[in-house]
Amino acid sequence: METSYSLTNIDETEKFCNDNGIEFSCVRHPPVPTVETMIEEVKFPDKEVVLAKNLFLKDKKKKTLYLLVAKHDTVVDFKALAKFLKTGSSNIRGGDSDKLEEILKVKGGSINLFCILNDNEKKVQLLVDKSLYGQEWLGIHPMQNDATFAISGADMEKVITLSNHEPQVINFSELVVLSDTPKYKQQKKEKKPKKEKKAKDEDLHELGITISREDDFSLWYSQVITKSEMIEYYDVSGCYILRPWSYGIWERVQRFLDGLFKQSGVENSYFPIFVTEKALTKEEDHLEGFAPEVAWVTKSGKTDMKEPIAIRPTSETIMYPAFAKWVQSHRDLPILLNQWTNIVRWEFKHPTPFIRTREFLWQEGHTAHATKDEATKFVYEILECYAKTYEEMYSVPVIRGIKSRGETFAGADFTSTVELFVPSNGRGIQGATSHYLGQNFSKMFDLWFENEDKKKDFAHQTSWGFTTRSIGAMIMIHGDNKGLVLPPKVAQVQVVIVPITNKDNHDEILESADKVFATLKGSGIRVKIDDRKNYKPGWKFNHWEVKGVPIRLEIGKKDIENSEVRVVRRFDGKKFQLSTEGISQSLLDELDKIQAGMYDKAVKERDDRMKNAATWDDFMSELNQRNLILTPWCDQESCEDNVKERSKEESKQAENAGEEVLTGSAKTLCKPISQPELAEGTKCFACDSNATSTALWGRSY
Ligand code: 86X
Repeated sequence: METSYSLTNIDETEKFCNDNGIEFSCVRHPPVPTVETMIEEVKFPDKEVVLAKNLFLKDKKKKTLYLLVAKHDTVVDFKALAKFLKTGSSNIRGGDSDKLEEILKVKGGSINLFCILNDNEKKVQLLVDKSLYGQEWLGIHPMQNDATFAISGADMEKVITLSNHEPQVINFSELVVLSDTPKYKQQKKEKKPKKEKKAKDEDLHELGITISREDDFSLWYSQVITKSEMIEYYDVSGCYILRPWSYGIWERVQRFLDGLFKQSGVENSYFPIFVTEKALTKEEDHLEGFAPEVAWVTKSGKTDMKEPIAIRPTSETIMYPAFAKWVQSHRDLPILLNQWTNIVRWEFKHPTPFIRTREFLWQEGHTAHATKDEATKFVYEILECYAKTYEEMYSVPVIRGIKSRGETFAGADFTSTVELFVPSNGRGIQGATSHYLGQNFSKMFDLWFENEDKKKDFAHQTSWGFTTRSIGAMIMIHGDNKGLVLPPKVAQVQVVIVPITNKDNHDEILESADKVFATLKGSGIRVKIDDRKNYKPGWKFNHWEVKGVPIRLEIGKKDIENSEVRVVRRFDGKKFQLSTEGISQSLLDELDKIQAGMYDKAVKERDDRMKNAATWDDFMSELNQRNLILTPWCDQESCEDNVKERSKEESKQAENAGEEVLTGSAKTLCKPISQPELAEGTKCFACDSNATSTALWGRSY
């Protein structure tokens, strides 16, 4: 006999789990009707839980109903889904709420996998995202969205079995690829490909970005980084593959920054990736709060190691014991070392490619000096290197500043920072930091020397880091609704040549295009010629636009007759003709203009969104309009904590009242180094104290 279920709340769900031997742990939280709020609010203290998004859908033609359960970050493309379900591309829609409540016994914001148990008459088909299989823990609402149960992947399958539904398992990443495949590849499978068909508008659309930055920023971002071939997703959560299109950028930025470091007298070195527990925990204070993020190697093969060793989350505790060995006298100072490495931090916050990943690439610099003065100067010298890299390589403007006490690295006396702004979502991003560590670490690690007066003195230290996050920031700041927009200095390809040919003049045009190609290449321009025969020019234009190539050159019959090429600039769409005479120099100039033009555009967009506020109300109003805000501030940690709380609370209220605001708490990004003068007696915008400086506030990554 088949059992029938009726689950409507957490108690009934709990009973169901207990009756059927399904183990769960439960967290309570505020109601989370959307994926975004779910990711923000649902946290399990002791395990990493994969969250699911749930959609009740209908096929409006076939009158079928579906419950789709997908991993929270799976891109669900309705068109591709329709293809999978073998129905018309616009047939898949959201299901009606009365049916939802009648059959699955749940309301819109609380849909979950347990619902399917209520469908005793099998009116609903179950669709399950393949990515949910093989997960250790899955988070599922127990019929109400103010709680989440973590159940094992195996128990998810058990729930499905008990529901008596045969799930259709969907590999969404393949679905997307399918709709991205150019016509010719699909034709290949046919025995005798007919004459090449012209790509339809629809195909162009599929290849390109299908969502705007304004409509869904994170979906836009994931489309941009995958369709531009920068990132490939990977099956370890929080880890991503850097493809040549992004790794090439890292190589160029690395070369530039490394050159600046060397001008400052810094040398490269390499310290091991592993650290013993004893060394890592020596400096308890700076570790505080970070401990859960440390990844440990505990086994070799099947054997437990005698002592687990950690993978570096940063290298202070690896490098400073060696520094101590190398320094006796003031003549051994300064030590100015850098290393380019990978880093592992097992974060539990929602990962974002480049921006927050569990493994990332960076450089970390560590120095030791005889005097406070020299060390402090060095902190700013490095901060300038970072600012220069953003401004000159990435065409991204920065705000140089000092972190508030609450945002300062625990091991530092002060932390300097370069802060960036993403106009399309209103968030700030920390670009890089340079710390003055004072004598905090040198005292801990016995890093002392005999000074000129033959007295024992502890070294004054600095540390500083710049990571692959910078690539993500650049993508967010320059990218547009057609895809990536790359500044010429970092672009893997600076100029792409697309020959415009037809059957009659194919060879002749290709010959001219090859000549231009050779000329440009000879003058050091990173140029590529797209002479693939199986793609139409329109498809190629689209392809290289998504990939953000700064300049497209079109060479067709007319152009050759006039000894010209057609130039199209990616960042502003400007189109014009250039003579092939002196083409290299013209394009080198053009690339410089684009590099500068992108910077100017980014400065303007940022400055338009940087507002002043002297009162709390003005502050909240600017914040809700996704702006950065400069305020007079008292510089007290408790005041910043209050602002974080209050801004979170009040933006949520604004959202509940139907306003379209960005939610989440605001914090200081920095106290800008260039400070406007404060009038005598100016009050803090948020409390009763006197203001002591101007702070920059915003929501941030
Ligand atoms: C802070 C401080 C500092 C050198 C930099 O910001 C630049 C380059 N290091 C890094 N930090 C940690 O110290 C840390 C420690 C552990 Cl154990 C961890 F798991 C995560 C951490 N994250 C940041």
